[in-house]
Amino acid sequence: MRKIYWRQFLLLSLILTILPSFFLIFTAICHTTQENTISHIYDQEKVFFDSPQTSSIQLFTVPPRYLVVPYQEFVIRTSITCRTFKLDNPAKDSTKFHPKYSKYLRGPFPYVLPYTNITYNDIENFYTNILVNKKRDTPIIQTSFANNITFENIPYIFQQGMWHPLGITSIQRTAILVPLQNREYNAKTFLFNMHAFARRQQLTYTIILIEQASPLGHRFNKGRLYNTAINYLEKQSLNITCLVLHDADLIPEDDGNFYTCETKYPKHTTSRVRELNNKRGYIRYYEFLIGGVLLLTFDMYKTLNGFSNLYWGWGGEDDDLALRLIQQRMCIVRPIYELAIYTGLPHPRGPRNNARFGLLTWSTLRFHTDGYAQIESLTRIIDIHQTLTVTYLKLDVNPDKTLNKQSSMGNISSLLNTINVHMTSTIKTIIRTKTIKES
Ligand code: NGS
Repeated sequence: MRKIYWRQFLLLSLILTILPSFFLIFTAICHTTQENTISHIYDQEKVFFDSPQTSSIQLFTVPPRYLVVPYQEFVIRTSITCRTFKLDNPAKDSTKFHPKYSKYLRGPFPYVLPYTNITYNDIENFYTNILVNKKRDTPIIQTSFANNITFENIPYIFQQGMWHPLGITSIQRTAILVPLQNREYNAKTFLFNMHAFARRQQLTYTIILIEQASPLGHRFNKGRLYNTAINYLEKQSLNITCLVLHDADLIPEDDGNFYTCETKYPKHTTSRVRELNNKRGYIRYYEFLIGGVLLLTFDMYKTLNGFSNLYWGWGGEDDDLALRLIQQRMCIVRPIYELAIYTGLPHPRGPRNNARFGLLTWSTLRFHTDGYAQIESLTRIIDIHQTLTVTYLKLDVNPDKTLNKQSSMGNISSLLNTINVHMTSTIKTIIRTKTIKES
């Protein structure tokens, strides 16, 4: 009996010492693998960012084992700002005009809040009949749609679908794309301000409102709207060289925030936002954020395979794009904080996308199969309304209901919700906005 007792005791103590050691070794191995995965990505990134030979965007084939990288890791550890990059400093060129040399720049400029009963026709009338036709008589015009705001009458002409500054060839041809769902007043305020802003920078430009009109009551799918509108633009003969992806509720406040694409990298300009009527001042979002306003070329957009088409409701689709950027070894550039300032117009926030963290977790795996290249089978343009001040695209974001049956979406989201519970709490602690004192 005694013998047996000692044997059992020996066995138990052996188990107790061996098991924790196995556990420790196992954890260490896992940890090292994860570290390696992440540091591999960062090291590559560093090489890419700092290399003097990186004259254009480079693509690397990411080995499959590096594809699944948890979203939180990126949020915590990745910087997506190009470390050694300076914004293009354009030389004065008599053939191609850069906004930097516009004589109409006013620096910080007060946004205009038009009266609530303003119509699209009023805006059209203001920019085409009042500002354009009366240019010789009245250089400064006071609008009847807002208080105490005067507009400089900058010589502009509308030709072949774009607004051009007279006597100047702009360095770029810019399309400003604005996705919408039930945001009429925001859209009109945006339009009213953006024309003036683009003209002070003497851009050659067009503004496109992309409205999710159908099916009614569907959650907002910003990714599908952008993908469809950019696909539409690519087929037009406007020769656009710079895409500005712009939220409707954001009005730039400084003319020095140039709406020109950089040659090598996408540019994110919404570094600081001040909510209208909110005394908190400018908010600086997390480093990882590329939502709000992003400027990039067609080529960059295609390199990223555009936005994911799977995000329904508020949140996440822009972070998904940031993951695509990282996966493609691209970084982003930002103007200095003094210039990258915006007013955020108030609006009710749509329903949150509860599946977003789950979708983000597997984002990098869907890169080739979910995005710009797949958009044509997913949406349909149901109306195109073109005026001089805006092209209005109305989209059905889900014309073939069989492709996205509610039930299958439901199954996916319930599956993903399990992951969400854990992740939401982690992310909440990570994504904290910081208030920066009003400059
Ligand atoms: C993050 C969202 C982003 C969003 C950003 C700012 O939390 O999609 O807030 O939103 N990411 C996730 O939910 C995963 S804002 O305050 O501007 O509406 O863009």
